[in-house]
Amino acid sequence: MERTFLAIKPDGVQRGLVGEIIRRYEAKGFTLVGLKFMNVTSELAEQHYDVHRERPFFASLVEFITSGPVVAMVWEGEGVVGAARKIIGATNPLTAEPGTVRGDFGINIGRNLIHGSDALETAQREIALWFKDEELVNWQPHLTPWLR
Ligand code: 3AN
Repeated sequence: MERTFLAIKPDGVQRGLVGEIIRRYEAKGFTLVGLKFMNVTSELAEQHYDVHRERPFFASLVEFITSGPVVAMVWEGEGVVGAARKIIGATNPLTAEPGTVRGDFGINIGRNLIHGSDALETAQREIALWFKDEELVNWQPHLTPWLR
């Protein structure tokens, strides 16, 4: 089953939006299989943002995500990688559609509340980077299939 990596960034945590953000993925019907509240080391941040290493804002990305605790999560479900990105909204919160997390709660591109893997391969890389196998819970909700 498809899985994706999501992280509520320090701004989402500090603004008290953890419950609101998690609620949207639960309500949509995806299954939570990994969750931890943690501080991010510079090593982890640099590896996570490795593809942005040459970009001018790389240092500020690392500085921001290490500035306070984050909620790291793995969600599971059919099409979850793409659907999770839709729930997140466009990179720039100012132009993100209302109804998305960034569209509803943000105004600043450097403070855009949540990270979500942008493709299946990225998701696999990020899940392996942030979680050990034994930190992921293999389970299924006891629902009839059409409720998932
Ligand atoms: P997304 O998070 O929507 O996948 P990416 O992968 O293009 O966006 O960028 C990674 C992160 O870099 C974004 N979440 C955002 O915080 C930051 N970022 C992207 N573009 C800019 C920019 N022009 N200035 C500052 N930060 C940026």
